[in-house]
Amino acid sequence: MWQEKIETMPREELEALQSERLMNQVKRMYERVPLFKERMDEKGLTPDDIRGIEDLHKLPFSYKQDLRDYYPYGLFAEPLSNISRVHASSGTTGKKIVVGYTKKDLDDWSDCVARMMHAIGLDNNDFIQVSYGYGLFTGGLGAHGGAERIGATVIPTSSGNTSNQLQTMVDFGSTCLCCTPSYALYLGEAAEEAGLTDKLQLKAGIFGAEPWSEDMRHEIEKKLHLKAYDIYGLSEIMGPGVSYECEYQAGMHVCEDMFIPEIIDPDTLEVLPAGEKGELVFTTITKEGFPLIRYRTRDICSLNYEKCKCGRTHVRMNKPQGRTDDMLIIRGVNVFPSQIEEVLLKVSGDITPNYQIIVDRVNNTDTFDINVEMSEHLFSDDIKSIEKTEKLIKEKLRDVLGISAGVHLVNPKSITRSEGKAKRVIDKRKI
Ligand code: DLL
Repeated sequence: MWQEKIETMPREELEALQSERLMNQVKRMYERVPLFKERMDEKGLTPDDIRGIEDLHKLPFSYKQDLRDYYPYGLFAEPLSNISRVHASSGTTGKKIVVGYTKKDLDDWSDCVARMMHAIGLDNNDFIQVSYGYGLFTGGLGAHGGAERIGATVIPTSSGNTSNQLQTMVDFGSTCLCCTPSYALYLGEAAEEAGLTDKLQLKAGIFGAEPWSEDMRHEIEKKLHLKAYDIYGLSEIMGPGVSYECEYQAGMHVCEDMFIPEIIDPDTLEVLPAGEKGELVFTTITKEGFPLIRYRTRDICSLNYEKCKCGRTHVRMNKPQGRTDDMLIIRGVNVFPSQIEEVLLKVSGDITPNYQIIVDRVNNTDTFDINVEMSEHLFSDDIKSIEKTEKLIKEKLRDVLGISAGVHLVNPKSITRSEGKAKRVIDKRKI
């Protein structure tokens, strides 16, 4: 194990470590981050009121809006001379957010990613192709840091230029691919078309940055002949590696010596018991440059504290199902794009996993349509078979969602492919 002592630390010891780190972090931030002090003062709290993780729930929440309001450096807890790197995320709406890392933060980050790479059997003999975008997005440099930390050979292709990616993969003998699941699928498709699939030497894929279903995992594994692992993270907390799947792929271990997760009810703000689904909240307890207390991620998932077969004691989070702000309300019904993906991927054979959801409002009523690419073989079939498949998908969707959607099978390759995070939803009501 990469950092065995930390990764398998008995929970009692781990919680004692978290308590100590939390108390230090709260003190530090109270002195250095004016917004945090203001929020503590509003609640009548001082750092002395926080005596361990049992007091975590007393602390004030922080929000993405805070990062926008204090853009660019207003929430940093170190002088800028100690900041080694910044990353930023633009999100889909609104102003950019900026985060900063000290040298130690970058080291810790590389450790998080290295823990995962080691867990899934990668080492200095591997060639790790990083096809996440490099730049202000944390994916590229985050994966890069972990790959270097385990001593592997990094192939820093960044995203895009798909045919070149594939040729590099073949020529350089890449054994691991890091990119978004939607780009992995696209690469798989392109490899098939170019007749390169059999020349690939990939054994593992490290995919994250967007929600993806188990069926999507199988689809990618089938296309690229590798084992696909999930990695989770967000710029505000660190980047990729906040949590990751181990060799057993039974949830993602949170690097709990650095980040404390909680699940809350987003409406009542109550902390929910283990196993219950709600909004994921993180507190960073080791970060120097840009620490956050009780950051509301908007991601929806649950936590599992049972010991994993791998021996790691760090809690596992399940695959985030989506975000509270991704949830569509269509004709009064809550719909997550991930529910649609699950239905579509179960209708194998006749369709491909490429789809787009289009929501609009006509005469004060929501319209809800899904375009799904049909497979080549259905494309060459008769119109009756196409209509039959559309009807089948429509029925399955109505069973799962409780409302009906217009389902339209569109021609193969007609939906734009993504080289990063896929844009699955076009909500014209917001335009
Ligand atoms: O996406 C960091 C990252 C890069 C993670 C590469 C994994 C791999 P942001 O751009 O700030 O950071 O977006 C963070 O993406 O709050 C989730 O909603 C979503 N997300 C990230 N990883 C996963 C995942 C990066 N494995 C936001 N499953 C998060 C589902 C994910 N959603």
